[in-house]
Parts: sequence; C-alpha cells; structure tokens
Amino acid sequence: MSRMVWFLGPVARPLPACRLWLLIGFALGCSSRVSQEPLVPPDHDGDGYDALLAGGDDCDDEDAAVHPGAADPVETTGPWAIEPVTDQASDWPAVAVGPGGVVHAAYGAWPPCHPEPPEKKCFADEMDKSLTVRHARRVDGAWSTAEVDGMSDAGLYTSLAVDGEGFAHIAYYRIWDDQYSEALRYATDRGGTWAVQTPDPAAPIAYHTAIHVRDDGAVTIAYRDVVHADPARDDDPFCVNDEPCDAALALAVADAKGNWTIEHVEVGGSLGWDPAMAADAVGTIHLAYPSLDPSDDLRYARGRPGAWSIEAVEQEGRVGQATAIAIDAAGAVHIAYHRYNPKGYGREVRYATNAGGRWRIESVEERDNLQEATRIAVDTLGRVHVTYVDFAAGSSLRHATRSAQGWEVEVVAEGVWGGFDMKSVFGALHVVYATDGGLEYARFPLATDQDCDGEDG
Ligand SMILES: [Ca+2]
Ligand SMILES: [Ca+2]
Ligand SMILES: [Ca+2]
Repeated sequence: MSRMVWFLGPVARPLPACRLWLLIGFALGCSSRVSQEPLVPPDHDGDGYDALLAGGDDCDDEDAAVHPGAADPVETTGPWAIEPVTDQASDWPAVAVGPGGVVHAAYGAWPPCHPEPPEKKCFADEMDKSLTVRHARRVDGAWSTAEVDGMSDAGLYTSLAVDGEGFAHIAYYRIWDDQYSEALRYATDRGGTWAVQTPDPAAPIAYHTAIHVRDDGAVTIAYRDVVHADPARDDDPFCVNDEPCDAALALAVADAKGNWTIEHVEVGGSLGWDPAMAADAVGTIHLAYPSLDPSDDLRYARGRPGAWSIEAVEQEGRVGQATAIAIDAAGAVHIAYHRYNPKGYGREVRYATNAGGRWRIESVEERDNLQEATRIAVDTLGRVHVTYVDFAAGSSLRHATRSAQGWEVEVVAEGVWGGFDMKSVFGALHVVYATDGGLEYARFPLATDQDCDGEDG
C-alpha cells in the first residue's frame, strides 16, 4: 500500500476572521473554497432528473421513485415495525439499504455462551476473546447471516454501506493484537466472497468508524489515526495522555481498483474519536466530530480529499461527542451530538443545522444516562429524526422528531443493551439495535413527497 499523507496545516485551524465569527456565534461562511463539481453522476438514481445540488429538481437522488411528476400517494408515518435479525449475542450493529430495498446489517457477534436467554454477563465474559464480524441481509422479509471476519477481537464499531450493485462494504475496529496493529479493518463481498483488508496498517487505533461508498466501488472510511513515530510512545497506545500526540481525524480512501491512500483531515492528539460522515448528492464529504481537548468543541469539515473547510459549530461547554450527521437534498447540514450537563451529571442530546444560512442549535432532550451515540436523518418532507439510547429509562431506544411545536420523543423499544444504527432511505427509517436477546430491526414508514412539490400528495 502506498501511504500518502496530505497534511493540511493552513486549514487545520479556523482563520482569524473565522474566529471572530465564531465568537459571535456565526460560524458559517468561514470558507467557501470547496468545489461543488460533482464526483457522482448528477442523476445518481437514474430516474431522469438531476439532484437538487447538481442544479436539477430531484428532491431525493437516492430513490428513483421520487422525482417531479412521480405518483405521490398520501402515506401514513409510522408506526414502528420490529422483527429479529438474529438471536446471536451481538453489538456495534450498522445498517444500510441497497438496491431493491434490500436491508443489510453488519455487527460484532459472540458465540452463544448460555443456552438461553443470553444474559449480560455472557457478553462481558466473551467480549475479549471471541468477537467476530457478521453480515445479515433481508430478502423478501427473511434474514440470512454470514461470517465476514472470523478473526478474534474483530467487530467493534462497525459501519456499513452498500454500493449500487448491492455489495456490502464494512469498516470496523479490531481490538489490538500483540503489536497494537491491524486495528482498522475493511471487508467487502464485492469480489463474490468476503475479503478483508487493512487499509492503514500503521494505525494502531481506529475506534469508531464511518464509511461511505460510491457506486463505482470507491470507498471512504473515517477513523482516528494514531501514528507512533516514536516507539517509546507504545506505553500510551490510545494517545490520550500523551500530548502532543501524532493523531488525526483520518480518511482511508480506496479508488475503484482498491488502492488505499490515507489523508489527515485535521491533526491533533484529541481528534478523530467518534467521527460521523455523510456524502451529499454531488459527492462532497461532510464530517462532524469532537475536538476533545482542551475545550470539547463540536467541529464540522466539508470537502473532498485535498481540500477541506473546517469550522467549530459549538464551543460553549463540553460538546461534540456522540456525533451524527445528515445532509438534506438542498445541501443543508444536520448534526446530532451530546453536551455534558453543566450541572455535572447527565447529558443532553443537541441538534445543530445550518439550514437557513447560519448555525442554529437546539436541545432535543436531556437524559441522565445516555449511551454515547446518536443518529440523525432528514426525510423528503424536511422532518428531522434523531435516535439515541437511554440506559436509565428501561434502556430505551428513543426517537425524537422535530415538529412546529418542538421536539417530540417516543420510545421505539426497551431493553436495548448495546449499540444501534439508523439510515433513512426509500421512504422509511431503518434501525438495527442490540438487545439481550440478539439483534433487532425496526422500520418506520415515512410519508413521502414523491413528486417533489414540497408536500405529501
Ligand atoms: Ca429520485
Ligand atoms: Ca407520498
Ligand atoms: Ca408531493
């Protein structure tokens, strides 16, 4: 693998003018140098209408059933329909939906360690020795599963994308081996069978991953890249207490032929944890991530390899962890994240958007015991959906929707032991989540504006 690092010093910190804007709360507009030249076809879904961002009038360029002139029946929104994916003890699930509406899931799985039902102790006992990666596919309402990577200690923080031909692409973190190496792993069945690669052999810690794939098979993975130029640093492989530390929010980028390059979007010892990534209809990459030290900021990067625009979205208090990001059809950014309660306990789910031209920040809900993850989606009617898990309230998976009256919250499921993921595509929210009894899939139908006139019907 050729290792190529583009170090983007000049854009790694806000420009002085931007700092002024940030201080008075208007972060947008610090940089507009990022080209909008499409990296993907302007009519990505092939329905004959170009995406809004490409100058056309297709309000959902991921769905060929949505375009001007399409039949637009009035649908109901909800309720949730829930079904089991597998009863195998699982965690760190990811979900994606491919061509034909086929739902895919990827997850870390442990072998059964109690007859049934599995207990939490089962997960803890098995965690460090036998975690493997599996993939599940839902065809005609039935789930089938397959092993992706049987290497032990693999399968944490999976992320999943499906390409235009229906092949799955999975990024995940393998717990360290003896050499703190081979942490970031990537698997795909694009070649007909599952093949595993190590995109960045030099990165000992990947932690959370986020993945995007273009229809031609080009892959982008966001992760935390910790570079040990000095072997003496091996006593602190997580690069937490060793500032300054050579760490970065990194992207591993593979072209359609599978050649990997590594790019550092922003360099700093506290960067790269928990990145959220989305691509818009013209192929621009958007990243939301925390800068943990010294000030716990929420940061946002927009661009493409070699050209990034970076800004701080919120800096007051301890903010920015558990990030999630979505881009709507008009190109506006929507971010969900956490803020520590200033009173010293609990956390708050927050929402930031630049729709309307400047960042607007709202509180979604305060909870005492939030799992460190959020997900966010925007549907064709512009409604924002945020999901998160509160371990204290029955370990509930919560779904917050923004209405004119504010945020409305419902409980999707209880007994959610582990991680979850959500995608919004083909007129529904798709969620997978881990419970004591295995992995569940929840689908939430969305009333959809199929003809792009701004309303359902
Ligand atoms: Ca469309
Ligand atoms: Ca409709
Ligand atoms: Ca309509």
